Amino acid sequence: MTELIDVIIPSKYKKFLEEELTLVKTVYSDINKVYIIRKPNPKYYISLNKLEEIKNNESNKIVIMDKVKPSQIINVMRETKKEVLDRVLLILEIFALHAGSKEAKLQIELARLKHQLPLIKEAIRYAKLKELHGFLGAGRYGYEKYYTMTRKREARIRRELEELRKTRALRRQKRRELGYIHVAIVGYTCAGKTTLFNTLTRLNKPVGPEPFTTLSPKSRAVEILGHKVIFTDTVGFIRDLPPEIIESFYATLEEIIDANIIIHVVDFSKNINQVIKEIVETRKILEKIGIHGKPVVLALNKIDLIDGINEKINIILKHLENNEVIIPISATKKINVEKLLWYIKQVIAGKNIDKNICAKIWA
Ligand SMILES: Nc1nc2c(ncn2[C@@H]2O[C@H](COP(=O)(O)OP(=O)(O)OP(=O)(O)O)[C@@H](O)[C@H]2O)c(=O)[nH]1
Ligand SMILES: [Mg+2]
Repeated sequence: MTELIDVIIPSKYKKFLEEELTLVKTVYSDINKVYIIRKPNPKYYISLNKLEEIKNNESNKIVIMDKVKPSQIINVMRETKKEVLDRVLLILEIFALHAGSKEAKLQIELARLKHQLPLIKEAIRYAKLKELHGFLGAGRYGYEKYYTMTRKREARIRRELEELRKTRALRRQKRRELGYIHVAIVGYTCAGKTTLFNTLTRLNKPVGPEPFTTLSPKSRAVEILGHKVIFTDTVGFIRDLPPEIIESFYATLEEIIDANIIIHVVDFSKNINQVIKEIVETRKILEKIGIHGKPVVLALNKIDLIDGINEKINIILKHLENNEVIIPISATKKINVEKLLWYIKQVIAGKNIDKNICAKIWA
């Protein structure tokens, strides 16, 4: 069955409309209609007149791009007889599409289970009231059994992840002991992190035009100035990444915590306001995982697509923090990649490259 989707967007995301729709389209290409919700209805989230319209239209699935209460999801399902997804589940679906490693798959499953537990509880509550019987595929006892199974599975995944995490921590410890320099490549999804990682390490890894091509961090060592430098490619960030997803992806982000240098890749070909927004959002996430204050180089990527780059650079210069420098690059056309290496060499040599020095280089 082809899936025709109605997308519900809270008005707080109106200025990010295109971005939110890109996320939806990564999983569902057939969008029926987009509804903007100004004031969520306490019972259905969706306002009553829109709900009535959705109930009678062609769509068979509803994606609500917000944090929605389990009771609201169940109520919309009961009212419209259509499947309902919220923003967290949508992002998890995107993650699942690209999960490569065992760890990434387990983390996604764990996040999904955790997110669904309150929904199952709510379903049990309704089934007890005999109001949901048969609709979601199971009666009360079905849900209760499902709930117990889910809890057990959750515990097992946690144990497996803990083991994988220990192995990874040991590996990192070993690298530290060997005096390796660790460079983490981070940034918004689709910024070009993997492409840059490949260029820097001459390693062929899959890169793709759709978001979230990379899900588990991949590291590669190269030699710079006689030092072993380990580059790590990471999972793409997105704006408003729900906290429960940050937690479940802790192990993949854990690699970044130990980094000596951070390459923050930005798709500089985007509209300047969008670029600034993404820089700010990525910074916030870096702060959240506790790596504030480390040397950061903003790699302004995809300059091969840009005309009038100087004007854009001047705007970015005004937004830099003290530990940040910028280098405009093209990861695909290999423009200025050697300047990135130059920066890394300066940091390795213990030189303090601040934003003013960089501004002079680009003047
Ligand atoms: N024109 C141009 N395209 C680029 C450049 N760098 C990357 N791209 C393209 O941008 C798209 C995304 O690149 P990736 O390297 O997969 O991006 P990513 O940041 O690793 O994305 P995720 O892993 O999904 O977070 C691909 O289609 C690349 O070919 C560049 O310098 N110029
Ligand atoms: Mg990638």
